[in-house]
Amino acid sequence: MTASEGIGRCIEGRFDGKGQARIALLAARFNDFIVNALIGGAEDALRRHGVPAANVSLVRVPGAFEMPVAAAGLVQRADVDAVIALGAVIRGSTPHFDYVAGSCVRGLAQVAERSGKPVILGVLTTDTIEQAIERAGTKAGNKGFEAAVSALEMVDLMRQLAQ
Ligand code: INI
Repeated sequence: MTASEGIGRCIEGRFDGKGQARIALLAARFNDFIVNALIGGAEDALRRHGVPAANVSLVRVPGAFEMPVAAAGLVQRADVDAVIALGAVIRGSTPHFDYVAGSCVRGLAQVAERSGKPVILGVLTTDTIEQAIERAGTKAGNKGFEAAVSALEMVDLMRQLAQ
C-alpha cells in the first residue's frame, strides 16, 4: 500500500538485497532432509534479490530447541542485520513437540524483541512429515524462500525506521 488521501506517510520495507543486507541463516540439523530444502529456498531468494554470497552465513544447531540461544548470540554481532531461523518440528516424531516448538518460537520472538533486530520465523511446525515436505519446496511453496524475503523487507524497514 502506498500513501493515499487519508495517509500522509507510508513506511514499508523494500526487497532489494543490494542494500548490503547481512543475513545469518540459523538452521537445525534435526529433520535435515526438510531443513536443507528450506536453506536452499532461502539461499535462492537472497541470491535472486541481489544479496552477495559473502553477506550470507550459515550457522547450524542441533535442533529447534537450541535456536534461541544461538540467535541471541548472532544478533549481538555487528555483521548480522537479520537472522532467519530454519527448522522443522514435526508432531509425529516426538511426544515433546509442544515443548520444543513452543520454546523455539517463544525464544526467537524474545530475541527479536530484546535486540531490535529481525529474527524471521522459518521454522515449520507440522503434524506430519508430509505437511513439512509440502512447505519445503513442493505444493505449498518453500517457507525458507518466504522467510528470506521477509528478512530483506524487515532489514530495509528497520533501516528506514532508524532514520
Ligand atoms: N528438534 C527439531 O528441530 N525438530 C523436531 O521435530 C524435534 N523432535 O522431534 O524432537 C527436535 N528435537 C530436538 C531438540 O530440538 C533438541 O535439539 C534436543 O532436545 C537437545 O536439546
